[in-house]
Amino acid sequence: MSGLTEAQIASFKENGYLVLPDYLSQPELSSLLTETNKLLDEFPLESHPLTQFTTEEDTADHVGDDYFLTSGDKVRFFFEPDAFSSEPDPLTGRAALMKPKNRAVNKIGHSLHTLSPPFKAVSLNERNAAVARSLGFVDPRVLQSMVICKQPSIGGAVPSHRDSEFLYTNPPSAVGWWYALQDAGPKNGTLGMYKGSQTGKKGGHIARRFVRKDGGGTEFIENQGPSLPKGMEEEKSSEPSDEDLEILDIKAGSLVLIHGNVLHKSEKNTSPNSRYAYTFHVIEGAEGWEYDERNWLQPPAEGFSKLEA
Ligand code: AKG
Repeated sequence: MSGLTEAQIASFKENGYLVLPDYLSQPELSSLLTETNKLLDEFPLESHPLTQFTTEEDTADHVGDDYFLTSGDKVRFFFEPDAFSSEPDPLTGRAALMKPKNRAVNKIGHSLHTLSPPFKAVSLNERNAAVARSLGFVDPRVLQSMVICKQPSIGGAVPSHRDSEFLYTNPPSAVGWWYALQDAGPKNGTLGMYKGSQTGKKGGHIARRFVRKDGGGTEFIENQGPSLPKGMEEEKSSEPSDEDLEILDIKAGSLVLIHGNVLHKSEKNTSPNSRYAYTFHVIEGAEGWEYDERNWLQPPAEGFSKLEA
């Protein structure tokens, strides 16, 4: 397997992301959509704690419950806050969904790459191992796989962030693999990338981190460790601005590689069309990089999945 071309690697290094159209075959794409719909149709609502998902900084407590924190090696379902009525269900006293459950889920996570055969097949394969090697990984490990649904009308915005804030290694090494399972454009909350913002000269430092709080829950803290990947220059910094923002138009089946230090976001989906995407992250597992013990997602006993040929 050949991995990325020199031109693709250069483009990734310059922009902090790379779009690879038609990365998934039609059968692969269909298998992932079928599996996503099956998971959404079949999960039981009655026993679900109705956990909602948001990455808004001031509401980090919403995701701090056990259902979220123990989902790193499971397949779990997190709801859109806007799928609920402001009043509880008068019969059960529980939060009341205003949408059918398959249209109410924000995301499914976080171990589809080990537990779902179709997702495992497109994640842990030789082709991705070759791409990881092209990006310089020595012992690439896969973690935090999820389907992000961006449901019609209510699919929540993802505020600007850098992925290494969430999956911090010392020094930073995370890269996101983000597959469009449906077309993603400006109307249905596509990815917005701040071009070049992964570099030291464009504020690409990991200044904050999302961690487990002592005593339970999660919080953002200041990063005290290295803030740029090995080999990246510390340069005088200017912050990314709206001029750097590229709103991507991505066809279903494309793969977007996202540098762990690049600033990116997505807007709320106010359109009638969903925008399913599958994503996982790769971190460096080799000696010389340390996965942080305060990260929200902790490795299973056997360690994170090896991405190998
Ligand atoms: C990420 O995977 O880091 C994202 O920001 C994804 C946002 C989205 O899919 O809307």
